[in-house]
Amino acid sequence: MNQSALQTWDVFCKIVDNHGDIGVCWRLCQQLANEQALRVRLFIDDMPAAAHIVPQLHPKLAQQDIDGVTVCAWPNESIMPAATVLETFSCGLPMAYLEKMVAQQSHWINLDYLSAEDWVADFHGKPSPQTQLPITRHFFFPGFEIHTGGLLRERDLIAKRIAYSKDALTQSQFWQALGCEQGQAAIENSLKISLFCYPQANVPSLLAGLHSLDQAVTLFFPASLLHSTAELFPDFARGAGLSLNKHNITVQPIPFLSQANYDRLLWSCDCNFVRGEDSWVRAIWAGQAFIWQPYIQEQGTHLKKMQAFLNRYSQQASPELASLLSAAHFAWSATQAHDSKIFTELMQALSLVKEHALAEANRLAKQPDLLSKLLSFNEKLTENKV
Ligand code: TRH
Repeated sequence: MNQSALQTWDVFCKIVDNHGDIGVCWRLCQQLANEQALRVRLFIDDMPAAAHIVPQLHPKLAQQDIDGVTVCAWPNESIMPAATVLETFSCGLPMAYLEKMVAQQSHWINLDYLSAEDWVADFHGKPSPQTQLPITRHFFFPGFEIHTGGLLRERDLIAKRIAYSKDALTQSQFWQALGCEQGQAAIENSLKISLFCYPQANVPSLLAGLHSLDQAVTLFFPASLLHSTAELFPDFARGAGLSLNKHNITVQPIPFLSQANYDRLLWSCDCNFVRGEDSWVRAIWAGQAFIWQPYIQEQGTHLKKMQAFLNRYSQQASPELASLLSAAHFAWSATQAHDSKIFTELMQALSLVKEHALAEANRLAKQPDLLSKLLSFNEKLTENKV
């Protein structure tokens, strides 16, 4: 396949649950289209669910152009495949479409889930010849080290974060746009925490740990389909508007933000509780303290993934900091009530945790990002070097 044929990409996204699948696909498609000027079609199986992440999307339209990307409903038989086809998270491709891929020798890459486990480097880039059709599927694994597919990071992301941190006016506009009942000064003088988690997260222990602090705390709680605010904060009193209060803690429910504004929230908070895959990576790039809750899997597989991440993430940390980060992560993902002291200790050590987070963000940002690696991998496929 020649160079010009490499200019077209089809990305396939099946929305299993939550927002991570479409969150990752949408970011990557925008990078392909806007950073690389490639022609990109994004096929989505559930348009109404995708509209949470792509608010401009009209769920009833079969095809529409948004931010340089052609967004399409899952394809019908007549669609001709692009030169490069990116299946995401093993979502599968329609058989009629696959047959056409064989005929025109499209590249077939499967973008897998992110994990910090050691096996990832061994499996990244491996070919998987198919038995039913004369075509090879290739595994592309994101990851934290140089022999993996890397992490999603837009070209200008770090520069944007640094510019935001120096721009008091934009920060003030961001707080105002969030519609908080507390004034900006009260927010800025409090310990700011964002909370995006699965229902199993150990919120009661976190709240107990925060109550022990000698400091005002604002908890930003992005509305999610999974939680009811009243259930999460049962004995909090209603404030003037949507906010809830107890002792030193104000819970501020906020709308589900655009991906760009969610980044701003992560950049603005002192500590971010994140989950799944995409918010986890964004929290890493934010360079602020964070606690990650992995997507819950059977037999505690998610806890092994968390351990693998902590091992990698804490390599440059002091033994004390490494053990604090580990204890806080395991307490947050614990299925039973847990000693709340660890969350008090975490908040008291935030300046050290943040220093480490920033150093890790800077270290990881020196590695090539996922899109750069994906493009060079695709070129190697053309040259038959894989
Ligand atoms: O929604 P998630 O739990 O998605 C998960 C994971 O990706 C998991 O690995 C996968 O198996 C499962 O879905 C099916 O968490 P995640 O990955 O952080 O995705 C959330 C997306 O929502 C991310 O792109 C950030 C975005 N977001 C906003 O744009 N605005 C918001 O206000 C919030 C809270 C999130």
